[in-house]
Amino acid sequence: MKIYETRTAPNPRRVRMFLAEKGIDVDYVQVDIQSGENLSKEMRKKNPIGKIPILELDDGTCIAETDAICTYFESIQPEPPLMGTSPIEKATISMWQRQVEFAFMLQIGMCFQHSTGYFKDRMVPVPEYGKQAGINAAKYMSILERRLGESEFIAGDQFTIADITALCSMDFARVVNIRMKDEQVNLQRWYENVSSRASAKA
Ligand SMILES: N[C@@H](CCC(=O)N[C@@H](CS)C(=O)NCC(=O)O)C(=O)O
Repeated sequence: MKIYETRTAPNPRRVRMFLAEKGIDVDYVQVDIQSGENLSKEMRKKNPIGKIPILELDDGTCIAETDAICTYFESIQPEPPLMGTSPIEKATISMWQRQVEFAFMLQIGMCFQHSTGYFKDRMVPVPEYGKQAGINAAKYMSILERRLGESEFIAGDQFTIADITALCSMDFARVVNIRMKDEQVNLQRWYENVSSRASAKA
């Protein structure tokens, strides 16, 4: 099996970190997204929307979407669990994972794409939208600050996929100058904790 990815992009980092937590080694194929290598006919056969990461299994099955790739690895190697084990845990982690993805990571991505014009060869950047997305992402940090005042990790007292998504988003947010505020002490405590995990270097 192999994973098509771009080393510097935030979604592939989520997959690498997830696999590092599980101690799973996979071969990686680098794709140059800046030049649009991900949009080729060949890559679109693997993922119709032309985005990475993509997991390609030995039988040729291709699985795109970070969450779907992680779900696959969680099923074939449940230990250590990063997506919960009981029905309540699974649902709670899924809830946080989805909210972090939509209300935080996606907003940072939109801020990046619409304010920098990085992908202007394939989309029309709308700077005003980018600015608003950045504001939305900063607002979500306040939600995380409150949440982390009541639990050690985002989805509860265990490190989960939701922490991986939030950490990769937080680090990527620096590119567009969105940072934690000095008074967000719970967020800072969490950030230092999760950043110090060996998997954060993956
Ligand atoms: N929802 C997808 C998002 C994938 C995505 O946006 N990947 C970015 C890199 S982080 C990409 O392929 N960008 C290239 C492009 O948009 O042309 C996931 O969770 O994997």
